Amino acid sequence: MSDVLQQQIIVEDDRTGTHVETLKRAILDNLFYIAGRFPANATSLDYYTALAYTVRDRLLRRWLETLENNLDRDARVVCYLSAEFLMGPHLKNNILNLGIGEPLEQALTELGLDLDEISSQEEEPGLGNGGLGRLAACYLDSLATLGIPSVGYGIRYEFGIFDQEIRDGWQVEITDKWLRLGNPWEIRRPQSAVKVGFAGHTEAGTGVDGKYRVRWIPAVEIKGVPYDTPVLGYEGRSAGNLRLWASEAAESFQFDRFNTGDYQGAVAEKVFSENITKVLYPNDEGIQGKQLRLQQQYFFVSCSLQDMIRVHLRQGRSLDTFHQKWTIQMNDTHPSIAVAELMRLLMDEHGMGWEAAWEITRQALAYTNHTLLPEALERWPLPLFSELLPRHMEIINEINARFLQEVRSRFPGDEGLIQRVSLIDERGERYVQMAKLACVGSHHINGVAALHSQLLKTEVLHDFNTLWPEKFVNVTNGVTPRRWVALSNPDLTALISSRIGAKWIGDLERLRDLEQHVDDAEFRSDWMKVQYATKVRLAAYIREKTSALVNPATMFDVLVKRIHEYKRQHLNVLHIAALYFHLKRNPGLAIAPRTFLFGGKAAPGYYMAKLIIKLITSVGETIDNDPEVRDRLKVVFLPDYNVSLGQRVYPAADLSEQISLAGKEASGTGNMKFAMNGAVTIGTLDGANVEIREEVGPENFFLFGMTTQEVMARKAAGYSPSDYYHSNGILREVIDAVSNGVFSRGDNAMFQPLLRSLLDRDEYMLFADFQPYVDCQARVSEAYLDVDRWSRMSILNTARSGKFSSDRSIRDYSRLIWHVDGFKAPSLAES
Ligand code: NBG
Repeated sequence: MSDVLQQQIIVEDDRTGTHVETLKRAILDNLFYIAGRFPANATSLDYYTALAYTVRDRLLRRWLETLENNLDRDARVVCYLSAEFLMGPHLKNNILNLGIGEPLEQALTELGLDLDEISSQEEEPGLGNGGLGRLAACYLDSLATLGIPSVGYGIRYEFGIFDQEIRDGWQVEITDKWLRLGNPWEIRRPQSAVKVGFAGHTEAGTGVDGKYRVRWIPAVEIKGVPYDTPVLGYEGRSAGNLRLWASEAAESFQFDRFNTGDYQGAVAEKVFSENITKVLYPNDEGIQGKQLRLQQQYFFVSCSLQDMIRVHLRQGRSLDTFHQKWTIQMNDTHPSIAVAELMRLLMDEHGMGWEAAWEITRQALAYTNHTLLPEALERWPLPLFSELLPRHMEIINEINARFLQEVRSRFPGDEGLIQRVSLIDERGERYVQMAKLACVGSHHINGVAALHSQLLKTEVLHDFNTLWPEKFVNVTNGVTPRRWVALSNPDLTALISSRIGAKWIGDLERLRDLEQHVDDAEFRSDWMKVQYATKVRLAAYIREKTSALVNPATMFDVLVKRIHEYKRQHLNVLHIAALYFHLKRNPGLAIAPRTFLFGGKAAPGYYMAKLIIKLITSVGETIDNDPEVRDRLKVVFLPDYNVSLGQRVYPAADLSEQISLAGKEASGTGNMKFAMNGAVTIGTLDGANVEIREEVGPENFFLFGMTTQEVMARKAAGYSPSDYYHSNGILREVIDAVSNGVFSRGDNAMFQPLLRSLLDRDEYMLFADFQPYVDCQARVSEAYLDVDRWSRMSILNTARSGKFSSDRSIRDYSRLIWHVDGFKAPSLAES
């Protein structure tokens, strides 16, 4: 057959073809057969469904082929265990990665449809809180792009992170019913369901082989049903799988109970089972020690490990080689019960002895730590833990006994060390400490930025570093440039590609080539025009959503992330208030007019965080009501910050606020998204800010505040926030104003809890960093007025952000921890 003819046959396949005519036919076909509509009465949602299936059809083959291929090849599979995956909307991302944007837009135009309107119908799957969940999503993108066989294992929460509304300046939470209109991206696989037990008791005895065996007889058994979502890599060369587990009743209705008149009892098990994956816990960096949370963790970990073992055995492999085929990354401590569960499965279910099982477990598992906050280190009250997972309690006790024996023989007489590393906290009420379990059961432990990994070794996990220094490595976080630049910022993407070609999207270090153009005045002016256009678009969006009017000619000074005291959103507010009074006193002052944009959710039970939101909105309102200042300052709180909103915000920012107290933010990833899009950072030496500053150069970064060492020293010397209050007139004026109700219509009680915590303790040392921050902001204002200088800084931030691609992070994990290689099929265009 001639090439031409072959081409035609491919084009005519409605499910895989990518020519305009084929795409048009496919969309109308799916509109009819999937959405069940004629074009005449189809809604945008119907068209969304039709389009989503049209795109899905086009990635299924590559997806299934990669999955098959991975099993056949002797390749190691990376299993990323994470309680959160914050994927963001799929439609446009898949279009981008498939590379069918142009013909598809054309097809839609010819059908009289608009991609933006259609894609706005997609509910974003909010199965995560913030950075940790979004990182997992970026990593799946890079794993797929690099052709590394991978499965993301997690939980299919029926309700994801709540939607946030702002009413009267306060946060209000609304249930996130993301599945109510269906989800075209997932495929349910009931035939791969597994069973998971809870509670009950254990029985020891002798197995058929004459060896000592323990049997766990759970009181309840529930079913885990997997839902798969394809994760296509950039250029469609290969794909990964996101496998999320939903809990269901093993038996949905108990007729025996029903027959005896016990209707409640007949459905009780169903209710218990379905509750497990009902809702995501909305706490970022915080434990609650709730039973349901432990149930969720155990549930998805058990499902995932059973899944790996089943595939392994089905391939005719022996479990002795389990760790050679699977490398399992635990995303924080949430999945750390995997240490005990893998032991249990290998021993109790598959007859392996302790030593062999322990060897395999330790070689299969690795642990990423994501926080230095002591209150975020998970631990479970022992009674709760042993009641829910009696067999795991036994296994953990045995792991602990053997581990402590090893420590004793290496460090004889050091009882302090024994007490500190023990998996069980015995001081008072007893707890199982999950981070320690993860450390003992892993071959590697990593932090998520250089500073954080260092602090893990010297502070939080110091003792474990003494025991096993070789286990500790650093992998600095990264973000995918596909979603965070190419998709979010198409105009900037086009401008960059017009100068240096488009290869940078798959190889971000190439952005360095932009440095050659920084002296080109025309390029700088194009750069600023693109920047301005994104601000105009964001301003229009803000107007539509909040009715606030923001002026795109002002500096966009942006702070978006979860609301937390350590992140110090309120430090930003104190600066705004100071600027406000400064302007009132000096109306002629030549400063750059600014729009301060905030966004982020507060955990529903975190009162102080909610009060910070109220403070932001209150200061905003006061300024709006003041004709003397409102043309020069504007504060807007953007409700419902999520991935989609992030995609609008990062490209439009001039200034990126990364102002956590040094030593508190493990890494940050928003900081990277801003820099890639050309925002300049004002920040402390915390988390990945340190490395961003190193990369972009100190002259292109606004640094302020104490270092981690200074923080520690000042704390040790006895930190007294009130000293700052008494000695700094600007700070005092601001605090007094908040206290006297200047920003709360005279209500002088509202913000007292926040002020008290600052004046009495100031755990995150806002007062110590206040003046340096105000001074640094003045330097920012000055730099911004110099358009030439600012545009250079902006371009250099983008040009030097290559390190922060998640492709680099995944390569680091592959080299340092997983020992895996990528395999890429030809790109879709080539095949
Ligand atoms: C968060 C850190 C961030 C970091 C992300 C991803 C938790 C427990 N940790 O600094 O606070 O960027 O993890 O690593 O959510």
